[in-house]
Amino acid sequence: MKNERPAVHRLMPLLLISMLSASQACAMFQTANYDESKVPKFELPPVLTTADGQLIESTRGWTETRRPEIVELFRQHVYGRVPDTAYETEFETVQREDDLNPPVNGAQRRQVTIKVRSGQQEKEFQMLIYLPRETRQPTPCFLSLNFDGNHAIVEDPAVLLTDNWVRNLPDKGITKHRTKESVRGMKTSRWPVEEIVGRGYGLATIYYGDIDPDFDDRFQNGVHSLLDRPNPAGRPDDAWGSIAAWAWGLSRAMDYFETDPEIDAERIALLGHSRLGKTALWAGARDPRFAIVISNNSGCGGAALSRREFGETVAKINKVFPHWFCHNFGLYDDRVNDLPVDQHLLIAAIAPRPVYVASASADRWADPRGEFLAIQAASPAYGLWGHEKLTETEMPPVNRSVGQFMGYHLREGKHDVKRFDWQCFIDFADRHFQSEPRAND
Ligand code: GTR
Repeated sequence: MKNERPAVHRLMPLLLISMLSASQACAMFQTANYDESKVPKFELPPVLTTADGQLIESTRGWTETRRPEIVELFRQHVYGRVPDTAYETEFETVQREDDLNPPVNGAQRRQVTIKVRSGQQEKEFQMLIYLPRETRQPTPCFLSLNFDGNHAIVEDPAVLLTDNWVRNLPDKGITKHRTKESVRGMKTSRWPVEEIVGRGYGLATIYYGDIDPDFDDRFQNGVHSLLDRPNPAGRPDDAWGSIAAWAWGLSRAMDYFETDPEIDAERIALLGHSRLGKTALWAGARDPRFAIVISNNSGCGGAALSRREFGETVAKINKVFPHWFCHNFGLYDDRVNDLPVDQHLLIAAIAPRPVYVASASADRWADPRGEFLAIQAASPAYGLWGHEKLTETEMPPVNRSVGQFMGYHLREGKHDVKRFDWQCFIDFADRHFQSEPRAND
C-alpha cells in the first residue's frame, strides 16, 4: 500500500523524539500504528447530546436540532463550507445508445452533460448512466463517482473521454494528465454493470476529476474556481476542500435525477470507494435526498474513528492531501481528541436513512475495526426511529454481511471493490427499495 512506508529518518535525535506526541511522531516518521494495544484511550462525542448539553430523545429533536448541528460541525471543522454563490444548472442528454448495438447485456445507456454556470464561467461534467432495458419505471439507481474516467469503468466504445486532468498511469501511456483510449475498460472488475442492471438497478457515474481535479493547486481549478468569490483576506479557514467539492457535484447529479422520469430520484443509493467513500458519506450526510449511503473502505476522514489513530491518521492525511479538507481540520493534527466530532457522527447524520459501511481485512491503513466501531457508535440515532441497531458487539467474521438499517461487512482481501461487495450492496438496496411498494407501482 502506497502510504505504508518504513521509517526513514532513523538518525533523528532521541531528545526530539521524546518531545513529540504520538501523532506528530507518526507523521514525521511516516509510520502508522497497526498495534491494537497501542490504540489510545478516548471518549467519543455523544450522539444524542447537543453542544449545549440538551439530550435528544425524539426524532423531531434529531431532525430539527442535533442533525443540523452535526452537519454544521463537519462543515466548520472537517470538510469545509460551500460558498453561497448563485449558479444555474442545465442538463443536456448528449448521447443515447444505439438500439442495434447494446453496450452491456440487458442495459440501455445515456450520457448526460451537467452544466453549471455562475457569472461568466461555466463548468461541465459528464454523467454516464446505464438503466435496465426491461424495467418497470422509474428505476432505482446506484450513483458513484469514479477515479479514472467514465470510459474506464466499462468496455463500451461509445463512452466519452474526459478532457480534464487525470492521474498519470505510465503503464497505460498516460504521462501528461490527459486520458487515452488505453484506459477504456481498465476498471471493469470494480463495476459489474451487467449484474447491477440484471438485478433491476440503474448505475450512474461521474469522473470525479471533472468536478475537481485531485491535486493541490490552492483551489484554482474545478468547481472551486466557479463558486469561490475573490477574497482579499484570503480563503476562509472553513472554505471547502476537494471532498466537499466532489460531494457538491453528487448533489448536482441528484438534481438531474429529479428531472428524469425514468429514474426514481427517491430511490438513489449513493456509493463510494476510498476517498470517494469519504465523499459519499459527506454527500449523504448533507443532502437528505440520497435514500441509501454506502461507504467502501473509506478509512480516515470517512467511516474510521479518527481518535483511534490506527493506520492513517488526521495528521498524516492532512499532510499528504492538504486539499481534501478545510484548513481548520489541520488544526487537529496533533489533538484529535479536541475535535468536536468524530466520524461516527458523520454516519449518524445520515439517520434515519439506511447506511452501509464495508471494510476489507487487509486494508489496515483504513482501520477496519475503527470503521466497524464508528457505525456501531452511530446506532443511537437510528434507535430514535425504533430501527434495529447494529447489535453485533464484536466485528463479524470475514465475508458476512450484518445489520438491517445499518449494514456492515468485512470482506476478505485488499483495499478494492469486489463482486462480493457489490452483491452485499445490492442485497441491502433490495431490502429497502423493494420491500415497500411505492404508491405508483
Ligand atoms: C490513500 C489515502 C486514503 C484513501 C486512498 C484512496 O492514499 O491515504 O485515505 O483515500 O488513498 O482514495 O485511494
